[in-house]
Amino acid sequence: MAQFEDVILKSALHSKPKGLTLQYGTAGFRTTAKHLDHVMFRMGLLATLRSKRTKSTIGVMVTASHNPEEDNGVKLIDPMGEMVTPDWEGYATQLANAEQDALCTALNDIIEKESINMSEKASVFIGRDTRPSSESLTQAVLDGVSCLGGESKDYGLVTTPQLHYMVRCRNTHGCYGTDTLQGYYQKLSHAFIELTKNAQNHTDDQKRLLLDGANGIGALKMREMETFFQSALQVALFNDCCSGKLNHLCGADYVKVHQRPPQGMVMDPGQRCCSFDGDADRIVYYFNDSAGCFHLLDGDKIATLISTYLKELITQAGLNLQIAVVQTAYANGSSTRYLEDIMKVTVCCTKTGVKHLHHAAQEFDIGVYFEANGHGTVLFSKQAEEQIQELAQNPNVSDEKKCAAKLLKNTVNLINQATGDAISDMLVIEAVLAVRGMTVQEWDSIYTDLPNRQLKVKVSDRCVIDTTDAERRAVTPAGLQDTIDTLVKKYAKARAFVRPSGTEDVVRVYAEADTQESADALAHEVCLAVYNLAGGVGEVPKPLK
Ligand code: G16
Repeated sequence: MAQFEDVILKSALHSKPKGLTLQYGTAGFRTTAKHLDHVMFRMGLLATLRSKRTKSTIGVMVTASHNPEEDNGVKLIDPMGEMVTPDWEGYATQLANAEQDALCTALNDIIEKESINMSEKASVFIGRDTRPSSESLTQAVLDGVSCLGGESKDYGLVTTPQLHYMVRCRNTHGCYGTDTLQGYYQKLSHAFIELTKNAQNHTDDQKRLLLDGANGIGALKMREMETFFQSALQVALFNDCCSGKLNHLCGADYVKVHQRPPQGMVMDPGQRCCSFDGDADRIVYYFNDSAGCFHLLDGDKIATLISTYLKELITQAGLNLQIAVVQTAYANGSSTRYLEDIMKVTVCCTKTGVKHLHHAAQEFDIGVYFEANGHGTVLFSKQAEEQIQELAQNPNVSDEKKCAAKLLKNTVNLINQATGDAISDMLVIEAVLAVRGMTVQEWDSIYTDLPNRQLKVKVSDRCVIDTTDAERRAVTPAGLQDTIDTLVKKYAKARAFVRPSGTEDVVRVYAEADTQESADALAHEVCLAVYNLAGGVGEVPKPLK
């Protein structure tokens, strides 16, 4: 195995703790940072193989996104900026878990199975979030790439979606944009300024937005981007990564799960606010009303706002394009009913994980996908983009159609179609509100969420829970689903499900019902069922106060 000489030498510096096994989960590997050095090195190797196999640039992002600061993780990015395919997720798991002396055999297996020509060139783009552990873990990835003769470009500190964007730009030879941060900022800010030019009565007050940066990379990148907006948007930044701890009592996941504002943000009644998560691929909006009541506008409300806007423009433009919305089991029942019954758009449900939603959204002319946690984007088919472009340039159409086509064209340019992107999503939402002259309160009142609650339960092995029907029903352990069904029947308009998390060592529980008390009670009862039937560890779940 002469070709692996360097691998053998360097892998000794990134050795695997014997017996440690990890799984490529919902969004790559995630665990405590101190267990990840060997995984990073091996993902550098794997990305190089993937690059040789696809003859394209591959991305490696070092981040654990919404997880606590002490964790870290890694995700691989495929040529069009998408998540890596399931086969290669499998290879990633095999390679990460091969014991030290079996590493070269594991590499060889992949090379043979995929018929990889090792003399092909390889190119890998790497980025990282702001976690203290990310810098040295990035070095491990770089070592892996160089061992197999790959070329690497280290972008340093970038948001996850920015790295996805760079990979897509590189592999489309500039057609999608320029693979630099400057290129990203210019493309998005130009589209945003063009769109908001169409907004009437867009006062400074309406341009003002409070942003919670989760003390992460999104805050740093928003600071860099500010100058590009030319006063079209005025962002006041909180949890800006200068002093606070990443994701601690702040960020999109905290706000969504706890249904309360982040710490450290001073909110006037009615003021529009939003939160990014730790690597800026998710966003949620919110405001406090004059009675001090908190209103959350999550991924479902975002999908509704964007799909309504796109549908209106498509009708105005006279284009025949099908719009669909892709959701997961976490989607609030009210949002699904509104989209299907009032908006008359196709709604699909997939398993959790943007990779599943992204795939489903590709089936439509325009696929709007959002998880309730605020992770999502919009995909336009090639044919849809061409029709929009042609109409925007056609001199023989009415002003109304032309105007709609131009708005659509700039919206396409504002959206990061590689993956869900909090910065891009925020700009799309701000533009839609401005163009439609809509307040956050009007947006919120499109439909009323069913009260809901999301909780976690610790069990000794979360793999004992297996699910079906897009994670809406548990197949194992025996008796769990029957118990959930019985509990759900006790409450009006109720629904509940459980699933093992793919990013944290917990089982997630979701419940919704006609009142918050019922949703809380149901969620607690389902937690107890999981604890009792799926091997709960630690304290028995307590009822919510
Ligand atoms: C990741 C995935 C999301 C998923 C979330 C939670 O988000 O990219 O699609 O919804 O994890 O997944 P789970 O419930 O399996 O833990 P992020 O923002 O952490 O990368």
